Amino acid sequence: MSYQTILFGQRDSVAIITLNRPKVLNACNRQLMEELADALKTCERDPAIRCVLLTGAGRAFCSGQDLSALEELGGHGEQLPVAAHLRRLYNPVILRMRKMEKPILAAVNGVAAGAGMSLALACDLRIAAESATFIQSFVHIGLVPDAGSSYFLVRMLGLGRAFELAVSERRVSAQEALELGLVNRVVPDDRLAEEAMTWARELAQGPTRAIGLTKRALNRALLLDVDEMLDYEAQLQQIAAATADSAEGIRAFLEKRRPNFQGR
Ligand code: T3D
Repeated sequence: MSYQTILFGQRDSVAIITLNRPKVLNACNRQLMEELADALKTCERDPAIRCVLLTGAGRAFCSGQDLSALEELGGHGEQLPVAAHLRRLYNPVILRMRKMEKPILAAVNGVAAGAGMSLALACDLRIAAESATFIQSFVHIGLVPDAGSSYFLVRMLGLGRAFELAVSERRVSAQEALELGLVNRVVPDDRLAEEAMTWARELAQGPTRAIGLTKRALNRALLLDVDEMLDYEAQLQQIAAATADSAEGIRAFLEKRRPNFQGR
């Protein structure tokens, strides 16, 4: 598939997906969501890709649903088939991101608004430029958080802070997002691309299967109680211990050298 609304490239074992509709701050229309879904599928299936870096072109990360493209949906007002639209275009992307057993790093280069903020939150890790901002824009237009924002916010912030953010018109700065735990790192604007790539490369050189299984464990830990979770950890460890990377990690430790993980 050739893409018009995203850029898709690969450097070393890192896939770089750039949302690329800068004139509308990378707002999501149908084509962008379909292309993003397709690129994520490739990332999932290609064993040579061991980390995904998601970013935006121009001055924004993503401004959420393209509000000038709602006619693509057909209907208006009560007839607007929003639920079907979310289920068909957004929900599969968010689920694919959470279920992909490879790390996904968001390099948030500017504003992340509405479903654009949901996309950033659905990544495993976030590095933000100092000037980046986060807005739950849904409420500004009389909508509720979607594309996973309510799920992620309440888990990352707790009920009170999630509610405050979801119903406020406030832009959260990158620094505040760091303090709240919404992002992992903040870097000067002119360092973002390089710092993000360095981090993505480090992740891509890790034991990809173990990292993927860790993602599976943490996803499940949000739902299970402690005895079920202990059992689930044991199952996952059985899988991880059988990987070539685990054997290499143990060998490297005993030989007092750095491991050379292959992602197998
Ligand atoms: O039906 C469904 O699918 C429901 C799903 C909903 C999911 C959602 O994401 S709902 C939330 C949708 N997003 C928003 O409401 C955000 C709208 N944008 C803004 O509030 C502001 O643009 C920002 C706060 C993000 C940035 O503000 P600022 O001042 O830096 O930029 P700007 O001047 O507002 O925007 C620059 C251009 O991008 C401008 O176009 P122009 O005037 O230069 O021709 C603006 O209209 C356009 N733009 C920005 N966001 C969107 C957009 N065009 C369409 N859709 C957008 N979301």
